[in-house]
Amino acid sequence: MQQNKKILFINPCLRLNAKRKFPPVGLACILKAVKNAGYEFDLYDMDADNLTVDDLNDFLSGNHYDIFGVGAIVTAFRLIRDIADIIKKHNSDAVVIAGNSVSTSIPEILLKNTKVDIGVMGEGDVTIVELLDSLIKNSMQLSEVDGIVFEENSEIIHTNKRQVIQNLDEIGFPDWEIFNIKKYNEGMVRPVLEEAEESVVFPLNSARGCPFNCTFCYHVFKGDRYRRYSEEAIFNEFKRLYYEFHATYIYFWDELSFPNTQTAERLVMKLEELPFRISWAASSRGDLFSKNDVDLIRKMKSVGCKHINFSIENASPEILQAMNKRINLDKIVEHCDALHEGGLTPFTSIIFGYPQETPESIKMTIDMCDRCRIYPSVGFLQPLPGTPMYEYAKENGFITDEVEYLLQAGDRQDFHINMTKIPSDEFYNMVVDGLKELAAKMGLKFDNPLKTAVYQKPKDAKN
Ligand code: B12
Ligand code: SF4
Repeated sequence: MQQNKKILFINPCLRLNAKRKFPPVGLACILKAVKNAGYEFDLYDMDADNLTVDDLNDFLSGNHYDIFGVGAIVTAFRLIRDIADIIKKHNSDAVVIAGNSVSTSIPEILLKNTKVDIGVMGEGDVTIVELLDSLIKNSMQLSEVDGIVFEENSEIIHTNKRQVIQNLDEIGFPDWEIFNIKKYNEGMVRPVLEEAEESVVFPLNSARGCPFNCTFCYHVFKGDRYRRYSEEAIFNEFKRLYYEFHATYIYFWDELSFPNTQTAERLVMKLEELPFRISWAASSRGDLFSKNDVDLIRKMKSVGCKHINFSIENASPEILQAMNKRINLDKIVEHCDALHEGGLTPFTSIIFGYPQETPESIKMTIDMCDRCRIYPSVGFLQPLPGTPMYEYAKENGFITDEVEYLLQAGDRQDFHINMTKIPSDEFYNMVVDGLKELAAKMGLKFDNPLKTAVYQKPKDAKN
């Protein structure tokens, strides 16, 4: 295709100097769609190469582009603002497109407070191609491209909602050749520290969205139908990652890999056909397995499953209700016991800091982890745009200036705002002290029990 405009995609770096790198599945899907549509582009991978906005500035001094695409989680709002500033400094006529939740959850704030021109809302695979068709081929008006937001004559225009892709198999999986995947593998996530250093870990996104609606949670597929790739497609992706990229560990990067035990069963049956064994880990709700499922769990283990991620979130029934978690504590315990018995390691995440949090609920939650023999990944409630808790924080004066708040957003392990009635220092120390105690009981040692870098299992774990 004769292309009169040069395109640059930028993968921002959320955690500069991080030891582990994670290849960006969302951007990879976008790049695959753009490549399949016949467009040529360059990729500036700030994450893989550990680059700052100053590096981008230097790069753009010697390289000219007309259209830029960048995507990020909303917590990267500041970075996206800075990237857009640099781009426009070099080319004020450039078109800056942003996707992911920095666009989907705060479209107006993004357009009004940064130099981003067009926001892509929600699923971007089809939208990005139509958008480029509009910008490069003038094949349609911007207003005819579904699923975008832009500003015209100081008015913010939301186009029609983009209908989601019904059959994910049709788009397939990311085209990892576009990335310098070796760089990612050098420091790629090792699910547990004990994993062999030479493990080659790949992400596999096997489902989009989640049918639940927890009050703290935001993802760009919220409100859209939950969709999964077929077992056949996942099976073929296992083969591709194993044969072409020598993957030794596949990490399902889903909100929800198995909505029920039948889906797990079907995948196991398919993976039994593989002529090799490869480790993998997936995610479920905290009440998926019962004591009757131990055989299934053993079968999962026999086809390489190493651990299952889910979220207890909190052990206070009052807080679970405020979260709209729709989960029962007895079921969580049964789920964990079944996993342990079947030989899979349970990993979980916890949120502290709902307004209902008390010293008792903190203790209850840590005791629950102890009972379930899990060292959790802990974070503080960080109200995110598009969630009921964000609205609560605004209504109750915890967030007074949204832009200021978003500019400070980041990791949930850092303490952002305190919406509990416990004084901040006491609250923080209670959590840290509780975690230290839990770690000691499990024979684990951390410099910082909140930032553990990888999941850890008890030192005397059998599996
Ligand atoms: C991998 C991951 C990470 C990785 C990101 C690595 C990377 N380079 O991608 C890491 C570990 C760094 C991470 C960190 C955090 N994460 Co995270 N993460 C995920 C996870 C598990 C998978 C993301 C993914 O690949 N999705 C699959 C793809 C297909 O979906 P997608 O990324 O949304 O992409 C689509 C669209 O967004 C859009 N799009 C994406 N990029 C682009 C780019 C362009 C140009 C365009 C046009 C469109 C576009 O099109 C894509 C295809 O349709 C998701 C859960 C999930 N299943 O999505 C959570 C998730 C994205 N994370 C979340 C959160 C809360 C966090 C943290 C804040 C948690 C924490 N520990 O503090 C931090 C952020 C830290 C920070 N400093 O900012 C939330 C998002 C919250 C929000 N409001 O957006 C999610 C949804 C989990 C959840 N339900 O809570 N995360
Ligand atoms: S927290 Fe988990 S179960 Fe709840 S809406 Fe988000 S992804 Fe779904």
